[in-house]
Amino acid sequence: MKRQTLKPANRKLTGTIHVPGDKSISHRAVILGAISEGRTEVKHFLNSEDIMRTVKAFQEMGVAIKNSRDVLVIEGKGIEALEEPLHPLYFGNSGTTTRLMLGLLAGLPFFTSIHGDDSLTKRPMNRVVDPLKKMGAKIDGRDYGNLLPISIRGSVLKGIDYKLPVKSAQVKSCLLLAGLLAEGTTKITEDTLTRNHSEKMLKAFGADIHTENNTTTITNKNKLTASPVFVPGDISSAAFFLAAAAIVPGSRLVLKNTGLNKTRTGILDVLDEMGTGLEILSEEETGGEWTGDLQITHTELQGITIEGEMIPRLIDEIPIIALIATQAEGTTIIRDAEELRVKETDRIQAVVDVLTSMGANLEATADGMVIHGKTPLKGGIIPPYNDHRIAMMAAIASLIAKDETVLEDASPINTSYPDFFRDLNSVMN
Ligand code: SPQ
Repeated sequence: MKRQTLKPANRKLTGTIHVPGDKSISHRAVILGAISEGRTEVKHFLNSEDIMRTVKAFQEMGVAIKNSRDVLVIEGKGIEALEEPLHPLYFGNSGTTTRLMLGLLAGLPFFTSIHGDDSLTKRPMNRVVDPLKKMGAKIDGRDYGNLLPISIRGSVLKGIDYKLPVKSAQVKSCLLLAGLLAEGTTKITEDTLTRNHSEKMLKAFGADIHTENNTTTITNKNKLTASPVFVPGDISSAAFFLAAAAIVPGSRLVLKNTGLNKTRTGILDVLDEMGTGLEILSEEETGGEWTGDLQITHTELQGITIEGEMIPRLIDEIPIIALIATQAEGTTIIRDAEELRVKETDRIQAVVDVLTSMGANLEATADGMVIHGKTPLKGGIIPPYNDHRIAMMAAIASLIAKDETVLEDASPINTSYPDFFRDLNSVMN
């Protein structure tokens, strides 16, 4: 537990943030690098606790991975060279590691068991375990494989034609990795497009994969070839600074090298609709992913409705959007976001509890929340939620609070943004 006391900003925020590497892309780079043949160099990878869970898992399966001057160097020897780990794999707080690795481990010819922290141990795994079992996977665990700890007896999988019942990139990615090892072809269809980093990166590593409309097809291929990866800045981390500038009067921030993949940029559309002064200063494509520099200037904000296909494009940004909405005139309604109830914590309830305790006027609904702006905020004592995004949201809220805010546990922030407070202090001029 790391207690952190935060004082109101009492001044505008100005300067430049170099956004840390994208968490989703970093996980995928480690996984694909580790199962490919050859050396994969991952530049600007996210050096955080969650990513290190994925790195450690492959090290325990015999893959040489080292951090050499901020480049992650993975010496892949191919899928067949992976070895049975001698100990249970510990995935900490990382849902992405767990769900993606389940897809891979299910098709490898050995036994593994996996466990995690208190938060991860409560998150549902049947969304991946059920379709994996249909592919022939042998998986068991608490609640018949729905909850960690889970054990996997790797087996021969067969392809599946599957329509995702939940809007989840983790489920899609898990099944694509399983499909890579499975006999025949695996076809995954989603109603609403979720982040597509796995599809892009699998293609770059030589997988036989293609997407048409909302269906992705992958065919068994045991040999992938190493490919260099440049990880763009994480738009989900940038979102906290976009919010800070949006709510602290007089602020102007530049966010360098932010990932701009269209499946992730819902936050930019929302900020634009709410009336912030947001500009994309530059844009370029690197290794199949778009990145760019953003500039945001504080202005008056307006409440809006966020729902439907927009939700997967900003699912992780909803806590910070809720904070922004407390400073917007009128009502903001968020719908179709029931997935938030099964993240690191129930993020609908946690956001409502934290912001209410700080003086905001909002209520939870089954699949979202209704936020009535604009309300002044006061400080408060924020209990531990074991959720990085709730902790960072409260830290940004503290900037405009009337008095001190205490985070009883700031340590979850290390899962995705270890330098968060350093970066925040650097723009408090
Ligand atoms: O890894 P974890 O803990 O699941 O991470 C979160 C986050 O807030 O960082 C969710 F809690 O992001 C998920 C995201 O919500 C990362 C992710 C991915 O990399 O594929 C996809 C989303 O989850 P889902 O369940 O919608 O597939």
